[in-house]
Amino acid sequence: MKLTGVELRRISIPLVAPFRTSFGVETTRDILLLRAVLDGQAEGWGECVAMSDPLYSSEYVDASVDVLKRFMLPRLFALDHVDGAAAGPALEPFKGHWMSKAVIETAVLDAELRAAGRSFARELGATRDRVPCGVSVGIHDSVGALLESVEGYVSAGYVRIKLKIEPGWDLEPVRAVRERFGDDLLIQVDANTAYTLQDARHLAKLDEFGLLLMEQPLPEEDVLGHAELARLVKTPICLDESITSARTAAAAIRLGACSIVNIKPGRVGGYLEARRIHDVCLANGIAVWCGGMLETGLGRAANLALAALPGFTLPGDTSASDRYYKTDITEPFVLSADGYLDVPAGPGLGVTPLPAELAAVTTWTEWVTP
Ligand code: NPQ
Ligand code: MG
Repeated sequence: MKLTGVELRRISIPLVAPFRTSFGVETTRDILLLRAVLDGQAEGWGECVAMSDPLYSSEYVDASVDVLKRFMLPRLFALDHVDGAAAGPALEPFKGHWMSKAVIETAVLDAELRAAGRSFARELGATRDRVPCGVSVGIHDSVGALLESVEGYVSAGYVRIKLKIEPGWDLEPVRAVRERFGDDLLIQVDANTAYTLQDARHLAKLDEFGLLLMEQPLPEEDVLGHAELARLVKTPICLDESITSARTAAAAIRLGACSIVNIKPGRVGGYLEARRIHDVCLANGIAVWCGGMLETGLGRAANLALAALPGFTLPGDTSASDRYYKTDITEPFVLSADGYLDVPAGPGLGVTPLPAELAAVTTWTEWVTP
């Protein structure tokens, strides 16, 4: 099949509540969607996880549009045969830009799988048809407000709570949540690179709270620092931002920089590389879980398929649609009372954008052809 056209579409959706992390506050999600057309007929969707600003990583939406239009799409248009497996190798000469590589690979894979009547879950090797879900809870203005938010998520059924932390918002909120909800609640923290190795003794004070893991406390490039830190704290270290490929995952594991990995397909160039990271981790006894980037139902559907693989032994940030959005652009994903989401089983992603909802949030489109 040939790639005969691509629609780039930007949407803007308000979050149900501001989401604050150590790198900033988000109130509206500005998202690039990509619709790939193969042989003028087979159609597939991808959702780019880049943010408007390069705060989580170096990637951002305008850069993604640029690199796709100027470099990646022309390379793929020139191929005689395109499918999900061909996209990654064809784009390999371009350095970085993992989120842009991921969105085009996902859309092409979706088109291919829809045409073949196969699901993402089946293609990736999923072994479950529903997955337990966690939720990521932002930095709040007060401990009282945080406890109220966590209360809501716990009563909704979420099986694991992730607290965003930063210097000045760590021991006190974690202690408060642990005391209020008891020892049985699964709790983990995520610093999004906000600390340095100098903070090791401070971070070790989190050990007493029985956390599942501490996610990315140090800068993205400081893999060695994480290996040092892992010797100074008892809480397991989990890497997010530092892991950009199966190769960097293997190196981090060998260095002893992490005992758990957060896998985000967008951060590593797509679902096929995400599966390779899963395979590397499984072979090394490293637990993995599926991260989240405030995806709409499109990205959420693919994440659920990935999270259903056997090595995903910890609950992910695969929350329900209403965690972030009042109205999703697909049929909403609704959490079961016991905190699970169903893995879509239909062809491809198993969901498509609802035309009216999509139109209502669209801010820009461009149709790109060879
Ligand atoms: C993480 N995600 O694990 C990220 C960080 C993050 C669910 O905690 C807009 C787009 C806002 C992407 C805020 C979760 C975001 C974002 C936070 C990603 O590190
Ligand atoms: Mg993270």
